[in-house]
Amino acid sequence: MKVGIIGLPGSGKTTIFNALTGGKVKTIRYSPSLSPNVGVSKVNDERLSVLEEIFHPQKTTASEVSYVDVPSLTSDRWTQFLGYIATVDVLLQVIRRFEESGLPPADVRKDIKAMDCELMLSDLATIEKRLEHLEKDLKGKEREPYLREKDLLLRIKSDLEASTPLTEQGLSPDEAQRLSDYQFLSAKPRLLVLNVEESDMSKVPSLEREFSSYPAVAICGKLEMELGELSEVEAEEFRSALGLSERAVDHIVQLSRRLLKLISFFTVNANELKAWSIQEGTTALKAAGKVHSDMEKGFIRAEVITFEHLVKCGSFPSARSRGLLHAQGKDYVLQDGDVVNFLFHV
Ligand SMILES: Nc1nc2c(ncn2[C@@H]2O[C@H](COP(=O)(O)OP(=O)(O)OP(=O)(O)O)[C@@H](O)[C@H]2O)c(=O)[nH]1
Ligand SMILES: [Mg+2]
Repeated sequence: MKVGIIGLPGSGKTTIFNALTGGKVKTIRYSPSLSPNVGVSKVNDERLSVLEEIFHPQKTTASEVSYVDVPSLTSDRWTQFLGYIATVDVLLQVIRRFEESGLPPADVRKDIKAMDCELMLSDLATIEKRLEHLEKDLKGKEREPYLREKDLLLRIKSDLEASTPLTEQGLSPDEAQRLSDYQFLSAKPRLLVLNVEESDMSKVPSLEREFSSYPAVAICGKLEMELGELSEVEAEEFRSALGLSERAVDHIVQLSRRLLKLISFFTVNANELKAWSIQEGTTALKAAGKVHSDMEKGFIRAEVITFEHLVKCGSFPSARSRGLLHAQGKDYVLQDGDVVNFLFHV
């Protein structure tokens, strides 16, 4: 999963990037950096440690999330930087909910609107460029597909001009598919991160409720970044003293995964226990291809057991003898928590 961190200047993007990735990038408003910060983090999944206890693999590999933090600088540069996030799967929009001298009073709804505008303007620019090119394509012999493309682009253009982002244009799955290569920004799923003052932590639940339709999480970025610099034990102590139950970064990752409908399956052998992320509805054949292209090409079947059953049985032989290890064909739709052994020939 690739996450793009966006937001207005000084909203706390780099602070939250550091909290998410354990990064140590300097946090200053109007950071002079011209290139985006990139980093990765692991998806925290307690099921991995349970499986480790059973299998004692030499190595355990969690799913990864990668992040791009785009410096905003001044607003005229911002559009240029949006190019860096064209390939991300989900947008994390950081919104300032703390007061800062030299910046206007925090206004969440206004900032959401401002970002909507930026994203839609970027999409409109992409459409303009493509429409120009299309005029040339339309002079060729095969006009039909280009006419269809032009029709669709003109329609979404007029909706964008009426301030309707692509996520709200009611596109059919076929239309969304036809537009997917453009990587339109207002079509990307978005999670709001309301960056609150430490003294406002008590308002977190009501803020999250107020903006739940986006959806939104409220965190204190600065505090999370500082907690991320402590040892796990120390951070846990601080967290419970502050009454924080879950690690905010885990919460953000979970919500982003839910937005993208991502689930996990596991593979295990003597060398490696590994968690894989796939979209809901992925078949065994496609999942095999994710592990190795040979597994997809030479797919025979998948032996599948649920995480819960495997834990109950304690081993594959025991699960097999109890009839809980199921042979599944290529069309089987993987479920969250499946532990899978792919059988294939090369
Ligand atoms: N009070 C308070 N200040 C914060 C919080 N999060 C970030 N800041 C401060 O806001 C300033 C800007 O933070 P950054 O994380 O660099 O913001 P940014 O969005 O990356 O800024 P640009 O990249 O320049 O757009 C820094 O001085 C941070 O210390 C917060 O939760 N509370
Ligand atoms: Mg920054």
